[in-house]
Amino acid sequence: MGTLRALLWDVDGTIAETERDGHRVAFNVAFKEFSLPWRWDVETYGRLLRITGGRERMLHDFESRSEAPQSLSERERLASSLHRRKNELYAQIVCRGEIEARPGVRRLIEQAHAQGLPQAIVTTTSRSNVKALLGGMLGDQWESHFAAVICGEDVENKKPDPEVYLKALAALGVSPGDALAMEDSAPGLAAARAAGVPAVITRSIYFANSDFSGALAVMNDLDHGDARTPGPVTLAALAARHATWTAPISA
Ligand code: XBP
Ligand code: MG
Repeated sequence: MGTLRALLWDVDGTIAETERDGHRVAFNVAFKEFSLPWRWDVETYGRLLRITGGRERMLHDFESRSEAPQSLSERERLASSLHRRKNELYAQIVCRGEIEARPGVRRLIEQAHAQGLPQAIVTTTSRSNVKALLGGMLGDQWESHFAAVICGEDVENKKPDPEVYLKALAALGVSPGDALAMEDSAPGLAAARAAGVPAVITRSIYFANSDFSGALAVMNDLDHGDARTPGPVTLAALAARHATWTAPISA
C-alpha cells in the first residue's frame, strides 16, 4: 500500500478528446496538402490508434497503401514531413479553441497544484502538441504545474512500453506505488502497469469498450466518478482509492 505523492497525466484522450477531432483531422489535411489520395475516417483512425505515435501510425498505414513510396527511406522521409505538418495543423485546431479539456481535468490539475502535489505529463504525443493544448488550457505558465513533462521525443519506446512512466518517476523521485496514473487507453494502462503505477481510467471515445482489468478504477469522467467515488472526483477521493491499491505479486 502506498501514499499518493504524485499524479502522472496522460494527454490524448485523458486531458482532452484530441484524437477524433484534433489529430485525425490534422492528419487528413496534411494528406490533402501533400496530394496524397487517402483519408482516415473516424473508424479507420480508431483501429490505427493501437499503433502509438503519429509517425509510427503513418508508417504502419503506408504498408497497405499502394500509393505510398516503395523504399523505406522514402517512406520515413514522407512520414517525418507529414508528421511535422500535421502537428502544425493540430496546434492551429487547438489554438482556435476547438478542443476542450475533459470534465474535471482542469479542476484536479489546479487543485493538485494548489496543494503542492507533484504532477507530471507522461505522453506519447509530441512536445509541441502538449504545449499548444496545455498552454491554451492553463495559460502561459502551464509548465509550472508539472515537475516533469515527458513526451514522445523523450523516449526510445512509446506506450505500451513503460519508459515514459519510468522517466517521470525518476524525475520526480517517487516510487511507482506512490504515484497515480491518469489514463484513457489500453496501451496507456499497459504502460502504467508495466512501470508498477496504479491507474485510474477515464474512458475516452476510442477506448470506450476496451478491457481495463487491472486498473485501480474505471470512470466515465472526473466530474462523475464511478459507483465507489460518485460525483466530482477530488484529490482526497483519489488518495483514498489509491490507498486501497496493492501491487500485483510478480511471478
Ligand atoms: C497518444 C498517441 C499520439 C497521438 C498523436 O498519446 O498515441 O501518437 O495520437 O500525437 P497519449 P503524435 O495518449 O500517450 O497522449 O502525432 O505527436 O504522436
Ligand atoms: Mg491517451
